[in-house]
Amino acid sequence: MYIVVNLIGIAIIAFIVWWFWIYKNRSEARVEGNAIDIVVDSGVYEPSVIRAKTGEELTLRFIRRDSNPCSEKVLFSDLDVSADLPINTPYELTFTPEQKGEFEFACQMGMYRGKLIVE
Ligand SMILES: [Cu+2]
Repeated sequence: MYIVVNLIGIAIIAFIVWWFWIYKNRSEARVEGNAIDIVVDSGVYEPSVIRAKTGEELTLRFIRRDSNPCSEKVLFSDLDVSADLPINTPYELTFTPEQKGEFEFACQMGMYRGKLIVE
């Protein structure tokens, strides 16, 4: 009996690890008209891969549906950009990416992960 309980526990832990750290939601979108909506819910940014253009002002409109405090912050560590996201109120983060490259963004603990590709 204890073995079964342990196996279930291990399976749950494995699932959590997979869901938050290994599985990547590869939804990809290109910014049209300098703004894009990003839904923050259930451990994923949707879309999670965003393509934008160098030197053009960019507005990322984060729509946070997850009340988990983990999803509150979004950090673009390489770009020195961060924001606190309110729940169920779109938050517009506007900046101009000046360099080409791939820039990861994430919540504080790195459970939510996304990538901004500047072309
Ligand atoms: Cu987090």
